[in-house]
Amino acid sequence: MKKGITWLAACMFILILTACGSAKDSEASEPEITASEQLVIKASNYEFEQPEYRLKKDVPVKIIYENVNGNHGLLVPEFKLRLDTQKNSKVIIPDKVGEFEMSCAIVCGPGHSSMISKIIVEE
Ligand SMILES: [Cu+2]
Repeated sequence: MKKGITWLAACMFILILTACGSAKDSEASEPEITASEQLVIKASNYEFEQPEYRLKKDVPVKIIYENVNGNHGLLVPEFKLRLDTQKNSKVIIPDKVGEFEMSCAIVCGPGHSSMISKIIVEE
């Protein structure tokens, strides 16, 4: 019986440690950056406003997501960028040149899989 309690206490301790650890991690990976540039990306049923969006390499830019209708989001895995109506802006620094696919972050309906746009990062 006593052993059981010790075991439970140990588990709780580990759980608390992991929770704190991961909170710290997410803070470290999202430093506060200020950006002078900003880009507004709008989404509606079932498309992004533009087929492509252009960014400059190494220039911090604040991406702002605007939901026009329906319920969508945007997702660009290469830049760890995921925005929706809950979290609608983030500053990123595009550190690589190329074309990156942007898709809808929320399974929003019949047109979900065709909600694709492109982020083009130029030198
Ligand atoms: Cu969508």
